[in-house]
Amino acid sequence: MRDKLLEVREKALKNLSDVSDLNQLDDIRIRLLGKKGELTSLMKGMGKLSKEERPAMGQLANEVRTAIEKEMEKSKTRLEQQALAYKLKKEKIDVTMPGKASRIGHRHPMNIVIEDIKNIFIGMGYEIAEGPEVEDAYYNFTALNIPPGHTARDEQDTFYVDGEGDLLLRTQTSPIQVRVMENKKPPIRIIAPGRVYRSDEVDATHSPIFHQLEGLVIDKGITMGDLKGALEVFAKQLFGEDTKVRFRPHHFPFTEPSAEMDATCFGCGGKGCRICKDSGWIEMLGCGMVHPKVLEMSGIDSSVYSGFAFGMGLERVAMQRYGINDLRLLFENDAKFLKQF
Ligand code: 2U9
Repeated sequence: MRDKLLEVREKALKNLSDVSDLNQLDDIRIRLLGKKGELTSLMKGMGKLSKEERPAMGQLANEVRTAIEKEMEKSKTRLEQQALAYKLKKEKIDVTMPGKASRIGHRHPMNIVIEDIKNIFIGMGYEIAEGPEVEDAYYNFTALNIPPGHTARDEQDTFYVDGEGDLLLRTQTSPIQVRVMENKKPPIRIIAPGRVYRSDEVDATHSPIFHQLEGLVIDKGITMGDLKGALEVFAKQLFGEDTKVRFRPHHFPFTEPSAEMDATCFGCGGKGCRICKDSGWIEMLGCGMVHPKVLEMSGIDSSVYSGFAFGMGLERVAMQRYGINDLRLLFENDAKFLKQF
């Protein structure tokens, strides 16, 4: 028994010093100390020894077991350290390698146009006003001198949100100005940019959603001369100092007198080209002196105050500026198209 125990110890210690991976180590553990392992079997055979022999053999068996276990622990630590060192070497990261550049996006052409125009008016002392896109029919129509039954309500058909015809998606940004007039005493000098809606079929020049920018100036003694001066400065800043403007009579229910303003074409300077369809002029905006009835309805005394207003469709400005021939391109968000701006 003694010889066998010593032999098991010697063999085990030799095997353990040669072991080269954790699986092998586990095999050795099972072979020696498992249920049917060599040392376990020897210890089970202790019962057959004489009473005198048993204590000494028992002690030796325990010493052998402890020695083997200690050696196993040492081998395990050595193998784990080796495995970690290998992993660290293999998974080393080269922090000096160049990274993948992330693509940086940019503003949508509509936002470029909106911001440019806003900045021009901010430079002239205008404030920016905002309002709800779901509006009361009163603010969208009635307060702008378009009472129920007026033909302009049919021309500006929209999406009604309720069954009564009182709540709708605004067809123009003018209700923003009405709300400002109700809440603020003159002098008023604001621009109101925003999304507006019409019940229109989509094609190259129509969309049920588009953008407008309107302006309103109200003070004592405001005249058509102020309107012409402000809008000429605007045209020159947007298209260049050489730009000239002209006004053609027009009609809007909310302004009187009303006009449309053209600017000399920024493409040819007025000689005629593809952008202006050879006319030398491009249509820029509508404008006029705020109708006294509109002032009165919002609580402004028209015998003391007067004002001018103007409005423009922003998609048209973007299409002219960038030579875009189809309105749908501005809403589809095709990255290949947008990349160009
Ligand atoms: C108030 C009083 C007057 C806003 C104005 C226009 C002329 C105009 C159109 C241009 C193309 C809209 O996008 S479009 O279809 N607008 O021509 N808008 S004057 O007049 C106002 C607004 C608010 C209280």
